[in-house]
Amino acid sequence: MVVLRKLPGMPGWPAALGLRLPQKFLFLLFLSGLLTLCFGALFLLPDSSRFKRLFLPRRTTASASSSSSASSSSSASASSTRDTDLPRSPPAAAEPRHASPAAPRRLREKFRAAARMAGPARTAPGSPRQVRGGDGRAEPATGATPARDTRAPFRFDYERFRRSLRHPVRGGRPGEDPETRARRMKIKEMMKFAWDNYKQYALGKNELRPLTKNGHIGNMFGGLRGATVIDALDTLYIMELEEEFQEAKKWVEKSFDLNVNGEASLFEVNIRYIGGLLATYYLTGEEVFKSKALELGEKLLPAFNTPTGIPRGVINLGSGMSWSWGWASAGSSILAEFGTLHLEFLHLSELSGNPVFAEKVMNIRRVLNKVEKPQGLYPNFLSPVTGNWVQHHVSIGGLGDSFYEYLIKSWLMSDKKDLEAKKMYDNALEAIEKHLVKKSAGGLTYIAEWRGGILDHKMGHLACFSGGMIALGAEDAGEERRQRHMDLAAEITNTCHESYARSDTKLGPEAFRFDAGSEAMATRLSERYYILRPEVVESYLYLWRLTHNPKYRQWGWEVVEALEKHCRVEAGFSGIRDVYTTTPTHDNMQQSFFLAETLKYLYLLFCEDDVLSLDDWVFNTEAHPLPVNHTNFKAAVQQ
Ligand code: DMJ
Repeated sequence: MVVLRKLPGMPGWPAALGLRLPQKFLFLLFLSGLLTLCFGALFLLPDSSRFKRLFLPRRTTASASSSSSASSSSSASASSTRDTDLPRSPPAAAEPRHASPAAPRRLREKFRAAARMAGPARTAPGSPRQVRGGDGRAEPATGATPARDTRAPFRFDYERFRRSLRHPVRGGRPGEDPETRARRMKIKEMMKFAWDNYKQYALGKNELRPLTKNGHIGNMFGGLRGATVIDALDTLYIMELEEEFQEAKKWVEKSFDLNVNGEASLFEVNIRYIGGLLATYYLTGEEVFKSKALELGEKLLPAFNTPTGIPRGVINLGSGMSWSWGWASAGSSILAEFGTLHLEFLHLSELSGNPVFAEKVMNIRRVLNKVEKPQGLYPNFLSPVTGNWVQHHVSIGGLGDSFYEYLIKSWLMSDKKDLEAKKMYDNALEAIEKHLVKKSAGGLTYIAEWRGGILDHKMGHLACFSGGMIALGAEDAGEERRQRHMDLAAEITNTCHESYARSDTKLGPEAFRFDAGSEAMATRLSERYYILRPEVVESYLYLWRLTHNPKYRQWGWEVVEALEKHCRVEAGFSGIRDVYTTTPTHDNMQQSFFLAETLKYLYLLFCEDDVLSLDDWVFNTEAHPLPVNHTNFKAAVQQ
């Protein structure tokens, strides 16, 4: 240290103070401690402090989510103009970041052009400091006259996308029989009834309570409101309920507030809000839906700040703090939650020109590919810290379900180019067929759950989506395999139909079992309820579209009749507490997914195949249609 150097002819200044050797040593120790403290304190000063700027080079202070600064112009205006606008880093951010995310080179190249169009990225440490120009664009602060930035902001080419569709969105083939049309109109009337009552009694709340005629907020959406509005938008649009669609759109424009501060489920916000907004943007081209989706997408990014990049399940949308569900084993993340982001996040990157969203989900895939799978199966709980499984519970129903769905749909959405997703799906299904698919004594095929090698002979209502999924995935396989998978899909769908047919209400229970003499029926009181879930009719729709066997329409119509009889109440539709009794036991809740999924799938079942054609669209797990990438996403970037 310069200040302690002994000058020629002068005693060192500790010596000048008359100190002895041990005292000198202690004095020097004290002094160096003091200096370290002073220097360290500089880091605690605010960025604006003159002292700090004097002693430390300027550096980026944003949390990891700031890597998203190359966002679309619309979202940039809301969230990336000032560091202080960015969500604060959650505690997880303090953990060592995982080594560079494994976004494949292809992916990076694909988005490089997009990032250029989106404007310069946030200043990297060591790079020349940047300041904001009057138009919000970054300009170099080198002292020289800044060159005028003539680059166009990123713009998704919506017209080009629309031209790439192979069918009119709401179909164009006339000539169906009058009964089919009448049934479709009946389902449209049910949607109008569900919406009108929600609007009258609960607009702006998350769900309608149709018995007490008020709204329900719940605690899944972190202070966000209007879950039913967002979930209903694309169904209203597809059903040509124009006036109602305009009411919903107006609410989004005027009242949908994203500046909330509450604990949200990353999964639910993604599948309902982001999925609903993205789908409605693609269907209508209305910018408001895109900008809200992108703004909300950015708010979810801090959940990925974990050592592995596997996001935690819960995030505070205001602070960006994230954590795991209290009920999840040892702080783990849930397969069906972190595995159900891929479709929406690719579209967030596509629409914003910002690769960060795609990188996050590609990294999840990389972690999953690395970890060893017991017997080829994917357990439901994974540690976001170590990247290892926490508990060996495997299920194609709750906790696992939509992870498998998103693998096959990633392949379909990529126009069958994402071969990695297809391979993961094929391998997972092979393990499921080998270890979990069983036949009951009465000849019903079902998919059991697996707990550390022991089978639980139970199927949840949620698992009934798998008939449709397996049918979808059977496409493009070799003849033997295609037939085997189509048969399996039909058998599982038949079993799920049996779970409805064997109840007094003709609606299915939350879970049904194949043990102790039971066949496709709930054996526990706690599993007898039906909350307007869509999974069974979802499978009917796919099986109808892929086989045109009229029984699927017939089964769908049975559901319509049962809903009318047992779930329709004075002010909307309600779940029921016991499917095995016809005495009404309503739960007083009209779930938002009833409008997003159940009614949409039923309606489509009675439409021609070109309405939301499977050639052009994949449905996210909340039935929000997202387009198949016919145009090659890269080409959609304005050059
Ligand atoms: C929906 O929110 C989604 O389908 C999700 O994947 C699981 N379940 C509900 C409806 O049952």
